Amino acid sequence: MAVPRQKNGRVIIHFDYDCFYASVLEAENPALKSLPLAIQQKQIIVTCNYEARRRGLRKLQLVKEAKKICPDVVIILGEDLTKFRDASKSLYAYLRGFLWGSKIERLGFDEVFLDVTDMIDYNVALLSHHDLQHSFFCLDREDPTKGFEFDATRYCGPTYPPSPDATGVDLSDPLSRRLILGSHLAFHMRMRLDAERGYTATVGVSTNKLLAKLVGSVNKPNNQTTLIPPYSVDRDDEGCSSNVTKLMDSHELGKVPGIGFKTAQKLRTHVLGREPTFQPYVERSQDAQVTVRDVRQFPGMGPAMLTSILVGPGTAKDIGVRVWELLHGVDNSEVLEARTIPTQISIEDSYKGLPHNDAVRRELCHLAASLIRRMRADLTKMDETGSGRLRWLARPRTVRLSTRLRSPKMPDGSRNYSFMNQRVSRSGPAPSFIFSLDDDIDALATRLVDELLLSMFRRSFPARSLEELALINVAVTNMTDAEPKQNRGQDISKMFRQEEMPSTTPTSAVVDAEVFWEESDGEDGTYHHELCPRCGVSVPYFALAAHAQYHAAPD
Ligand code: DCP
Ligand code: MG
Ligand code: MG
Repeated sequence: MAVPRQKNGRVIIHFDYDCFYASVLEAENPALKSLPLAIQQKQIIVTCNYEARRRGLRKLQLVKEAKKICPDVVIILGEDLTKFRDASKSLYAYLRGFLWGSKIERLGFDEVFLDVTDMIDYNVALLSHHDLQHSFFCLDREDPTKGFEFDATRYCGPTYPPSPDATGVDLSDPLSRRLILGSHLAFHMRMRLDAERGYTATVGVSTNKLLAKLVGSVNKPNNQTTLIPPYSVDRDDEGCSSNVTKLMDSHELGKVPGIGFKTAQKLRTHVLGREPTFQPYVERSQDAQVTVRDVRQFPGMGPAMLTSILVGPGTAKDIGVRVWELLHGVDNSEVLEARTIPTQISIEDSYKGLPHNDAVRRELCHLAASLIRRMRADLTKMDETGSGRLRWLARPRTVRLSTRLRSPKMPDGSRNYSFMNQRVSRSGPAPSFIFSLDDDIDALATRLVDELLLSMFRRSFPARSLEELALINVAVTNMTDAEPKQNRGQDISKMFRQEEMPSTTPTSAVVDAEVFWEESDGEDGTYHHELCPRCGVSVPYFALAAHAQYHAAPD
């Protein structure tokens, strides 16, 4: 079956900050650095520093167990995400400062992709070939003295696969040369990030987002890995000589960014010829593991077979081609240009059902207040006129409410967690009062609930099924651009009135489709949570399998 073509013209660097939430708290209070530190949300440790990990603690462990394993663990509550969100934005702005363009994209709070192709190409052209060992990497086109010295005959930091020394690096190969420069640039940025901001990161260097992210995690923490050539596949060897294939093949399907839980589950079923025993809450047994290699080498496998396996309501038409590419490490998606304004803001919580309508209203008020608080934080800035007032940079036109039912009950009363109910959403025009900066947030939230959200909820969620409610998400979307320049400094409430949408716009019901990079919203750093049926704690969707290990592990 034809192998999709790799395009290797870019150099992409992926950053993943080490034990991010713990690092944010350590930066604030350096005394914590030498102590085992864990961050608690609900009843789980969402992350812990590496001192804690040395003592046997792990991410997504129950607080109860963490205390048993390490009684002197310092636990700090991390339910208010403000600090983490602010640190994430500030580090993003810091890393952006290195770039010449603005191709830098955040995924969740602690990951960043950078497209550094322009810097690499410029510096490859500067190399003086008779003295590669004493090269200079120029960081600023306007100032040739700004930069660092490096040895262009060897990779900086570990490579995948590991190469014991510099011998064997083909310096005449343009891809090798670009990746060598990429590895030195990545190292320089890591060192500066640590020295100037006090954050360490785990970094990957390759030619697309998928490969940079996957190869980065080969050496962690505080390290980097470059995926070295050959990338291309020889016609006759089924990809065996390609390091891209080697890296991809070694991964279980669920580990491939872009292949979501449902997609992986359908592929496992097909390859195993039966329903995989793997469920999100149960530790995946060895025999239910399906690697990229298993799928790639399955008889007759290719884009057409993938389409027939994966197609369904809500899937993209080209899903077969796209997954076939991902399995081969091909990912042509661009690093999205930096944006200061998010495309949407969403807030959600998960439930094991709610008892009555009053509880629904209370939860909606809570979510609406968080939403408005986030809108004020992310979409306003201080007015330049010196009035000391905030002004809106962008305003969403749409409010959306989504709900999800709990997984269906099996005849024995347990729940079938391999079946995930889809979200159902309603949306309608954003009322202008939510942009008032003078009113109390809780008062605005209550008004939003009573005038809009409650009726949206009733129309999207059957009243008799309240005990089956698994999730409510409220969001504002459809952001308008910043206000027109000539309007700056004017009375903003006037502009809102002008641009308000007609209140007769009908609400619409949509069913969300599975999306690529679904492990987090990326944009606003939220993770979809599910309640663990064994202990009732709220666990991020993509972390369910890891969390289940704590139940599976002997005491
Ligand atoms: N996070 C969370 N819930 C999760 C996963 C993560 O709240 N299920 C938060 C806490 C983490 C941050 O997001 O600090 C980043 O997640 P990572 O999985 O990258 O974990 P860390 O950065 O904490 O650790 P590592 O050093 O392994 O990257
Ligand atoms: Mg991460
Ligand atoms: Mg991290």
